[in-house]
Amino acid sequence: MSISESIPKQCSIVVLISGSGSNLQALIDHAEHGGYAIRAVISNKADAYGLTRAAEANIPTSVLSHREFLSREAFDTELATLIDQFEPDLVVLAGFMRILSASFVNHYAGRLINIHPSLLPKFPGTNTHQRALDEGEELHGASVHFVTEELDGGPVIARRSVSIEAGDSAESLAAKVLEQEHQLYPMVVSWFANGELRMADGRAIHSSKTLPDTVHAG
Ligand code: NHR
Ligand code: GAR
Repeated sequence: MSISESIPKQCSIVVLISGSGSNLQALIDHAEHGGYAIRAVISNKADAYGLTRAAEANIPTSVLSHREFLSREAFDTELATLIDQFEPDLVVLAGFMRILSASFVNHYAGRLINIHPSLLPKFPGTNTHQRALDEGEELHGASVHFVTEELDGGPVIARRSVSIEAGDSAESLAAKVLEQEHQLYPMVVSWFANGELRMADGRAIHSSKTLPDTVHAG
């Protein structure tokens, strides 16, 4: 076996953001230990604080504003061209707020994941924390899933749940959930990086666990 065959190639990822990028920060902080390298961070918003986090970690950044495109498809085509320049093994949505077209999602089938702030299949879409409160839920949380055409409907890989306490507001709940997200997302990305995770026949498959893996954080 040659040296190049015996050393596994490090998993390259590209992260898409729209905002604060605290999940991006968690991914940056765990990259070395998790066995992956973040090759680029792309934002559809020029003022996203996550761009500053990436720059501080010496990760190349790009801004592609959806406002400069006439259609969703035109934006998505340019976004895919940009992403593919970095030849990622995995594309990670981390607080990315644009719905992606079918052709984009299919181009990255099995190598595109998202973290969503609810216990999917409950509460796809936006405003999840307020909706969980309004429905009188006892549990809430976050889910990581493979992205498919169906919004927040792709196969769930792992979830973390938190208890909703009397007196919780959408803000307090968002903070509790986000803390769990920061542990959950690097764990799932490292599973993928280590070759333990894949999507097949519309399901998430781990080489040694039954998925979705659901942990109650309290
Ligand atoms: N695209 C596809 N095809 N499938 C998914 O599962 C996707 C996706 C794109 C993003 C993230 C998702 C989330 O975790 C995600 C999953 C944005 C919206 C939304 O309504 C909904 C869900 C998610 C992301 N976006 C509005 C839009 O018109 C814009 C809202 C805004 O800019 O604030 O794109 O929640
Ligand atoms: C996170 O809670 C993430 O789950 C959610 O936005 C927050 C982003 O925080 N994502 C979505 O709602 C996607 N539509 P961050 O920018 O600090 O990582």
